[in-house]
Amino acid sequence: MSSEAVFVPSEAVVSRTHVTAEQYGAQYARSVSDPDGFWGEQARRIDWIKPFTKVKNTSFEWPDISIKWFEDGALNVAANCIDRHLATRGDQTAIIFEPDDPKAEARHITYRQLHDEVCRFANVLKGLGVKKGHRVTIYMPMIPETAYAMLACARIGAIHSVVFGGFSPDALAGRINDCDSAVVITADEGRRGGKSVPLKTNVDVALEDCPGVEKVLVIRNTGGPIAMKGSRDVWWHEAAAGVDPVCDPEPMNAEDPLFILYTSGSTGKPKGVLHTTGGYLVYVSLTHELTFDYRDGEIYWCTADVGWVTGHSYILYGPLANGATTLMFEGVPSYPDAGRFWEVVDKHKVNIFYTAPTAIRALMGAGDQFVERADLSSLRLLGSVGEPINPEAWLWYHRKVGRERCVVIDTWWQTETGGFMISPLPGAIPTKPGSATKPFFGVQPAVLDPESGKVLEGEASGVLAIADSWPGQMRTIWGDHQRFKETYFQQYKGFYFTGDGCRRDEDGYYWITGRVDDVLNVSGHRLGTAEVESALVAHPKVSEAAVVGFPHEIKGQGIYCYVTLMADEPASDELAAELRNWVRKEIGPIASPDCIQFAPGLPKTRSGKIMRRILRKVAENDYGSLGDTSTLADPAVVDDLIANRKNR
Ligand code: 6R9
Repeated sequence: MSSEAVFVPSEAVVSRTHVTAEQYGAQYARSVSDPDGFWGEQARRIDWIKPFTKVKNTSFEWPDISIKWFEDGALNVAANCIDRHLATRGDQTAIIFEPDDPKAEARHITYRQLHDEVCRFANVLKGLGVKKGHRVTIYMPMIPETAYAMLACARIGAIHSVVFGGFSPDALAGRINDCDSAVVITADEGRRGGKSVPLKTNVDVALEDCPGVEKVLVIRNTGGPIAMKGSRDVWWHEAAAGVDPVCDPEPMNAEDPLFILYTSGSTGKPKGVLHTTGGYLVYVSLTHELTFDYRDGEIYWCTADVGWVTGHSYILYGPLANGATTLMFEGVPSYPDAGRFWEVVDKHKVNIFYTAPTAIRALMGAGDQFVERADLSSLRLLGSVGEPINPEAWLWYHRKVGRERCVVIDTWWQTETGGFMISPLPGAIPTKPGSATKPFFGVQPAVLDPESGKVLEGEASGVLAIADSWPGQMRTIWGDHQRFKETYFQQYKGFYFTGDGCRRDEDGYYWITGRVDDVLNVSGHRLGTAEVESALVAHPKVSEAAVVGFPHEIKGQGIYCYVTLMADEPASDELAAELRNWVRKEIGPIASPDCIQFAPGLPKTRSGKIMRRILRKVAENDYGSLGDTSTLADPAVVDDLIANRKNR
């Protein structure tokens, strides 16, 4: 082992682990040499209505990209997450709901109650005309009804598309239209950090541009005032009154779609990442159990929003498939103060806690008194996800939250991968602060030279690609298989390209360095620079815009916008503020620019391509390495950019 800080699993961790170091080595080797044998066995952890006879049928060979797992099997995800637990743990809590308001009462929903709620929800959806294969858009706060809605779709074979409640009406409309949802599920309002989020009102605005939507199912959450539109809008509590709490699960083929989740790419509009039924469920269930070393009876809390993939895989599907107790938190880490997370941990005796580096850094910045006043003795394992975790934050998490007693695992994965790809297994893999460590079973990472695409062996830096398929992999982009192939498989033939840079050290540990494409990661949220640019140029006073990321202490990355105005349009601080609000309105608060610099011109090559490398350097205040600017159409542009750089 190298000389940097290494944390070796303690006796206590090793004695309870699902996978020891020796087992990891042997099982990993088998998972890649005999994927059919390995995954064929693992897949028996879930219930199949019709057993599969084939396991892996996948090709990364350009241009014949095709991914199928367990392709002749049939199952139902909701039945696996609910029904099969009823005999043994019907009265166990499936979901603990902790509301935004710390004085409001928490709710405990047992597996049996979950069954009834989901069945009722499923029957209401059927009543609205939803059938197998239909798309249903869910625009909801973090309340149990959101879980019911997702599981109800899975139960009847409808494909859900959850849109994060922080997205604007415009962003919502684009996602509804892209997958032709005829039904939208929402709530009157959400509640976060003591403030209301006008979900239904946003839906009303979005639907002005969504002619295909026939029904809106509205959950009464805060009771705030909203408008209900004649025959289109239906109150959930009215539709559900007297509805049968029994609904047979629909048998689904393993490769039938389970959900669509929109995520940002380096170009164009967000992509509808499609996940299917069998492989996804096997993968999230196995990764949840082994990576968190989950044991029956433990309380598990993932702080993500269900609007992101982390919420799908590791609040809902993975934990429930394993019969776990999963905590859903409606609020934010800073409300009523920076001690909220730790109060919730103590209140519900949470054993496993999973959050994002941006939250850890923000809480670290708020001062140690908040975490020190908590007990936290229930905690056993701490996880991190969403962006690279800097060693300082890792160590603070370990010392202050974990009291040097808890394992810290940094899990690298993506919306596209469905579940964990590179992460420690607590009892098997010693950790190093800042490294996601080693691949999960069946995952074959490769470090490639970015230019030549050559596979680099041993200690190396380059771009991260994956050499073969794993069951949780996305299958396509909704409605655009060509874009799927081009985005992930064209640049480096024979590999799935992740878009991330990485280093592999002398111990074979992976250190993810962040995106190498034009995707920003702001507080763990993915955002395409192209999306922010197109929002900016939609403003009547803007002629051109280029957006880059810069290192930000709390958010990981901040958003720096260079804006060229229409001729004769004067620049002003008021206009900068107006543009900032404009972007928030177009996309949502997560896309709020940190800096707007007005620039008479942008650095372009003679062929008209914007040189983002230079814009990034200026935003980073790093002029020593601007590189060759002689290929620019007008090199003087750069001097102006530097002279007018905004201090952040
Ligand atoms: C799960 C999720 C994916 C991108 C990914 C990478 C970054 C996520 C990370 C990490 C370093 C980690 N990322 N986890 N980078 N270490 N542990 O976040 O999915 O929203 O699709 O984002 O996030 O850049 O490519 P998603």
